[in-house]
Amino acid sequence: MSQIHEGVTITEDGRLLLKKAEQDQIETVWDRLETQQPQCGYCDMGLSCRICIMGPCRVDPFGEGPQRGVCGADADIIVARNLCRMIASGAASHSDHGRDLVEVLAGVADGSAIGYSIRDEEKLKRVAVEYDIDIEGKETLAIAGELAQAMMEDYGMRQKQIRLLKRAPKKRRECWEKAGIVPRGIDRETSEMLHRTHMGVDNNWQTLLLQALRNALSDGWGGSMIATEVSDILFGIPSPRPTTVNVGVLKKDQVNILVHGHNPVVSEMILEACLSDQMISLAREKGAEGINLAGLCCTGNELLMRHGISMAGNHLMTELVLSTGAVEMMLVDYQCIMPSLGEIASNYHTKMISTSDKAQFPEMVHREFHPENAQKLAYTLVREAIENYPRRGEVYIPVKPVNAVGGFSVEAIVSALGGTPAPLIDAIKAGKIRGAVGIVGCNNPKIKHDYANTTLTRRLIENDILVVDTGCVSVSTAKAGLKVAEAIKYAGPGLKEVCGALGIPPVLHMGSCVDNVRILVLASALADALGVDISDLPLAGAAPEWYSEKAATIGSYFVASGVYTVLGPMPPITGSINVVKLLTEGLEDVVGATFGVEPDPEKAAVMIRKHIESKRKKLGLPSIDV
Ligand code: SF4
Ligand code: MSK
Repeated sequence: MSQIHEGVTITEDGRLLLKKAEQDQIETVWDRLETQQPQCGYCDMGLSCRICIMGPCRVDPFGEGPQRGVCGADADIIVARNLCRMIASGAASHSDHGRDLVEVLAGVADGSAIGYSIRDEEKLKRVAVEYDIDIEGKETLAIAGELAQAMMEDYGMRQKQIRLLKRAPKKRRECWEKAGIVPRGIDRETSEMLHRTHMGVDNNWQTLLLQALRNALSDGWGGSMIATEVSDILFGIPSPRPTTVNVGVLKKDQVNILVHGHNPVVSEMILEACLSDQMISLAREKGAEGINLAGLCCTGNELLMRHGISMAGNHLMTELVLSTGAVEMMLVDYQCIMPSLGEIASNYHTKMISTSDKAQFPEMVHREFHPENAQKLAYTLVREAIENYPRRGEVYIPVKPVNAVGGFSVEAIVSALGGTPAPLIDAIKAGKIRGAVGIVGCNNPKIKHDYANTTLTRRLIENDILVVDTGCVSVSTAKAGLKVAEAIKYAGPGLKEVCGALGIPPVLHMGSCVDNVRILVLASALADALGVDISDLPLAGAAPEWYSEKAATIGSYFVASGVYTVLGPMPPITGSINVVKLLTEGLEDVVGATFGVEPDPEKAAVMIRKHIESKRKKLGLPSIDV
């Protein structure tokens, strides 16, 4: 390994495969980060603007050069606009994912989505009732059709507010009303955000940022929540099941197929094809022992949560996994798929397939999935992957997989607690569990791969704080061995006692990026049970290695929902002290929560513990000095 890459990851599979990639002369994300140095300081501080073509413009942070863009926008406006656009893009991404699921639901109802079905009728009915649909005496498919229509209306501007906001505690909804940030329609808020950041529209950095919170809420309590709920209806509510993680989940003697991206619509069909006798026999005919389907990133998390499908890696492993030479086919849908993957795969026998009408990539073969053709196409592609097996060259799978447990939906957590959140609340009241933290988000090559995600998690559970995680963090902690019941040995005495009695790990895998909404639902259930607002609870959020616009949106809807959230990497806002102050202090008076920023996970853990103890004190619960 070259000097440059030493110490870029804490994972053994990452280290070994980086070495292999280097031998194979593969350029990775870390190489490209190096070639980008020094990265633009103006952009890093959010002080550059290219919204219109009177620009591009930049504001000098030292006060010596220009202080306004050509149009007259100052640093506050430029920084706020840039952040707002990040949040709008994140909201659009998750919510568009939700829309795709609603279209499949509508297709199931009218019979056009061949091979898809309603796997959880009870949840369908429960959600339909939340949408004020009369379900009495109606056929399942009729309810599905009506629910799909009602959800589609949530995307537009036909009502005063999106429907699932009703799930939030009353006090939280009143807070949103007071702040004027009740989201009205999912698409509407993103559209308005883009409108307001056009040159010459909203030039008040405060009102811009409030709209960004409303936009984020439209994702958290709207598009993402719809994505999760409809996924559960179509593919089943996750429940705890064992799985394995890391590159060692690839099998030397089997056809390895990887799914990467976010949306389960494609991967569920691929799974069906991989499990079919017809495909398994074909694999054997070609000399393989079977077919091994594994996941990457959040499409992987969706399969892991519902079926226990193994996970080959998170964001920064997606390039390296190809250098095993053991992957017959990688199918991608959308989001977080590096455009470099096609070229890397061309060094091996791996077939790269893009599947979404809205996401194409260089050097990948595009085979578009639609609800009508998905089942047939899934079989065709799995067949092609099997036929690719004999073309395999040398294989390098340098590690053994690690065991983990996934599948902790809210329903599963409540069931593990005996049917009610009361035991969790009692444990929090008694101080056995000091509080709970949702650790979410990505990897970022600017941070040692998986170091911040796992270190923060370890420090929190050591201090009796229950951790729930999603997205790429959940892979980091699973690889570190923190997601098995035996991991209670790493927990503090109180958390160890509670998790030990329940037979659950101290770090609960709650799903993919859109599944962060499960954390909101859980927080609401705890707040309702205690008769308080979410912002009163000893809870926090963290995104120690975030990189994506979606993570900025998730952080924003956490904060707007009353959850103090600590980011690892600093967002590009340091060019405006006003924006920094509003986000890290001022929002307390608006939504009862703020952002913190701390790249060092040891320090972030202390910040979070202090916050949790202060909330405990305010609730009159026993608290300690941190
Ligand atoms: Fe420059 Fe203003 Fe145009 Fe931005 S919107 S590029 S600051 S002129
Ligand atoms: S995949 S958004 S790198 S968590 Fe959801 Fe991972 Fe972050 Fe993508």
